[in-house]
This record gives sequence, C-alpha cells and structure tokens, in this order.
Amino acid sequence: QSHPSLKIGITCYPTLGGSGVVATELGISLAERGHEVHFITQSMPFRLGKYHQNIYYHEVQVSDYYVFRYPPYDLSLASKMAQVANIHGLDLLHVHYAVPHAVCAILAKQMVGDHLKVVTTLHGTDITVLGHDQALKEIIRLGINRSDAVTAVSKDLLQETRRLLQIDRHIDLTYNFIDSRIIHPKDVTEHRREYAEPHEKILMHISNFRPVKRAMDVVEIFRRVAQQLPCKLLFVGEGPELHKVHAKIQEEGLQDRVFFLGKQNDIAHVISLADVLLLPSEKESFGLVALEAMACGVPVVASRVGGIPELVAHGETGYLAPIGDTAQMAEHTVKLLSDPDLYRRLSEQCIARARNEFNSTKITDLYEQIYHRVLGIP
Ligand code: GMT
Repeated sequence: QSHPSLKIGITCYPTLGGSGVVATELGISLAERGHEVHFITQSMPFRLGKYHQNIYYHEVQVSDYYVFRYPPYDLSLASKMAQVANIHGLDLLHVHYAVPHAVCAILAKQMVGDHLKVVTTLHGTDITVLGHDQALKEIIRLGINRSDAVTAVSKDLLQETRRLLQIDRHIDLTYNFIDSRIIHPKDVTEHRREYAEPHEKILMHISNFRPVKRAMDVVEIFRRVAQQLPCKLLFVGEGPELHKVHAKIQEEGLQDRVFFLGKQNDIAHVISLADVLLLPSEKESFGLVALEAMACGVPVVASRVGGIPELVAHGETGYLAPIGDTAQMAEHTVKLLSDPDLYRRLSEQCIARARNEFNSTKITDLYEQIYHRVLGIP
C-alpha cells in the first residue's frame, strides 16, 4: 500500500551526541523516501553536511532584547516551529527530548491548531535532568503526556520513564539505528600504522567525556590490559573530564602508548582503527557509539547498565561487567584480544547484529507507522 508523503519538522540538539546523530539520520532516511523534512534547530545538525533533496533547514534566532536576563530560547523555538508549520503546511513535529523540545512543540500546536501532531522521542537525558532538578518533573510529564506519540530508544529507558515520572500512557520502543551504507568496516591499514605496530592491539574510547562516561575507568582497564599484551589506547572526543584523563595518563607514565584524537567526524573510519571499544559508563539509555562500533565489526566491552545490554549481547558481540569493575572489563578485553578465532566470531556477529536488528530501514519503517497512526492514515 502506498502512503502519502508527509511534511515533517524535526527538532534536536544539533551538536550534542547520539540524539542529534539519530535525528539527523532519520531525517535523511525519511527524505530519501520522499517525505519533506524540515530541521528546526539552533544550528545546522553536524551530520547533515552536504545537500540533500527534500531537506530544509530553519535556524532558530534567539532574541537578546536587553530586558531579558536569559534569552528565551524556548519561546523563539516554539514560534519558529509554528511559523514553519504554517508556511510549509507541516503534518507533524518530531522532537527529540521532552524538555524543552516537546513542550515547545505543544505550544506550537496550540498556535497552529490540533491538526499539527507532535511525536516525542526520549533519549534519556530528560531522566538525567530530573536527577539534577526535581522542579522540572511536572513540565517533563506535560511534554510526554501531551505529545500525540512518545517513543523511547530502549526498553530500559521506557521502564525508567514510567517509574520515575509515573507515566501511564503508551510509549513505543524505537531503538536507535545505523545506516550501514555509511557505518561499516573501513580499510584503515595505512592509518593504523600511525598508532600501533602490527602486533599491537588498539583499545578505543569515544565520548563527550562527561563524568557519567567514567573515562577514568578506561585508563584503569588499559593499564591492566597493557600488563598482559602489547597495546595502544586511543581517546576520541572532548569534554569536561578530558583534562583529568590526560593528567592520569602522565601520572601513570603511559603517554607513549596513548593518543588523544579530539573530535572526529568520520566515525566509521576512526572506529575501524580499533580492535575493541570500551564504554564503562554509569548511565547510558542506549549507547549509540557501541552500535557504531558493532557495525564496524569492533566488539564492545562495556558496563551492564541502562540500554547497553539490549544491543551488546554478552559473549556474542562483546562483554559486559558491573559499573566500575575495571578488573573484569580488563579480563574480558584480554580474553577477546588473545584468541583470534573468538575475536573473528564476535566481530562477524557484531556486523550481523547491527545490520539485522538496528538498521535504518527497519527503524524508519517503525517511525513511519507511528506518524501514520497519529495522523489517522490507515
Ligand atoms: O548523554 C549524552 O552524553 C548525550 C545524549 C544525547 O543527547 O545524545 O545521549 C543520550 O542519547 C543517546 C541517543 O539516544 C544515547 O545513545 C545515550 O545513551 C544517551 N545518554 C545517556 O543516557 C547518558
């Protein structure tokens, strides 16, 4: 059955981690299916890059009128959403995060009319925000309860949302995904030589170095692994704890074996340099980088937390251990890297699992079904 092409507004944080990446990839995938996609964001989403047919970009301008102590970004966003919806005749707004985006979309809906539908995807940060500021609880609940549909990126996040916010409404499960045309193993033999000798293994950590990522555990895991096999460690990304990590590496005298690559755009190329990805986070509603690693055939050693066990299958595509158990994570890493047959099997299973369970086509289908449901399209 052929469905009408839709006009969809997408709002996300364009520069922030996995949620922005997933929102952008979803927009691209929808545009390829003939839908008209309008990004309404603070700046151009970083993975949007080149020109795409059917994709439009609308920048939110924040008013800095001198009486405002805090420029009202949320109101500017809601106004922009309503403006774009009216001018382009949008069918729906798909927003990523309840606060503030869903709340802004609900305001826009009040300005435009009830025919404009709101779909909200939860990425976990609303729950984290709640941990910091309980005063926001009711507005997060409003964002969720007044949306026409709500989705969560893992079962764990779905249950957490229900439990912590006392939400009874239906929430759809829409796992994050990768586009295997872009995220797949790359031949990086040349570049690998810059970091490691052929007999050495490469351990990698990629994050925004927020405390929740526990990047110091990565150093500890590496220190233990390096006592047992020749290896190097590559850190990718930037953030608040990077300087501490740097200091620790100096203190441990590991500087000859550790590289800091900073922010990198071509994530498939960078991940392909690695033999194992370390993700010892203490909170992770999904962990998109673990899925990107799997898609590149790189097994993941991670903490058994949040949504990670839903993508990293213990003993099949990587290994899981309790938060902070660096000894066990190191042990798993050594086992994995010292058995070539085991490694090959896990690496192949990683690619298969990422492609079969978390592919762009399957998840875009799911989102389309949700759009049809809220719009009453049979
Ligand atoms: O938490 C971050 O560091 C960034 C945040 C984001 O906005 O991308 O990540 C959250 O959403 C990602 C995409 O769904 C998930 O992969 C991350 O696990 C989630 N972060 C947390 O739950 C801490």
